[in-house]
Amino acid sequence: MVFTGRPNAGKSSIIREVTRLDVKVGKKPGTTRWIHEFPLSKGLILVDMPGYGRIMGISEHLQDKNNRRIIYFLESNAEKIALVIHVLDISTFSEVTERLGKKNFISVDVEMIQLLTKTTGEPPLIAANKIDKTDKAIVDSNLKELKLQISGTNHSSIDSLIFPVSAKTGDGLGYLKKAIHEKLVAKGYKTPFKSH
Ligand SMILES: Nc1nc2c(ncn2[C@@H]2O[C@H](COP(=O)(O)OP(=O)(O)OP(=O)(O)O)[C@@H](O)[C@H]2O)c(=O)[nH]1
Ligand SMILES: [Mg+2]
Repeated sequence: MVFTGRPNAGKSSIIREVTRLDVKVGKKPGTTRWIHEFPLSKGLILVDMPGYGRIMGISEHLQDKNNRRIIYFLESNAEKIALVIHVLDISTFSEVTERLGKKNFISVDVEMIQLLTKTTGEPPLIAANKIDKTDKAIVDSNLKELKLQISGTNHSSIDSLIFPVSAKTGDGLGYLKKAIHEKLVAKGYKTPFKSH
């Protein structure tokens, strides 16, 4: 089970809240520097990834190396990956996407969700994190924008994969945890979390 996302999206925070693992969380992007593996239950390993994409204050060279390492890890472990949870900051999603759109780039999150779907053969669960950081109306409009950008043609199946959450307040985490649990059980992992 792998957690992916841009720097500072809240990957480690969500892992901490959902699994109670003692992972490092930080104020600055780039807190998780290496691919961290935590054995959960028999045959099941949880992976906390460093952030994918650009980080201010870290050299382009280092970041490129980091991004390549992430892609390599995903591609070379594709067969073994039971589930990916892609974490993104929904509070700034449209803002960031619009800025990139002006430069003719697509959102790193959208790009990554497409890549994950292609690599692992199924779309990831999406944790739309930090819903506490902005108004509900903005969250809702950003969720709509996200769905539009990733759905392509099959619109309906996307809804069940997106979980608006806040690692800070705990909002929505129960639903995410339940979905993770169900996915893993369906793949034959009987007790994915020690305490449930
Ligand atoms: N307001 C708010 N802050 C959050 C939330 N989730 C995480 N944060 C904060 O965002 C910052 C980054 O959190 P991390 O969990 O370290 O993020 P990460 O994705 O693991 O970051 P990297 O390891 O740098 O890639 C921390 O200051 C967290 O406290 C949330 O839901 N709401
Ligand atoms: Mg982290």
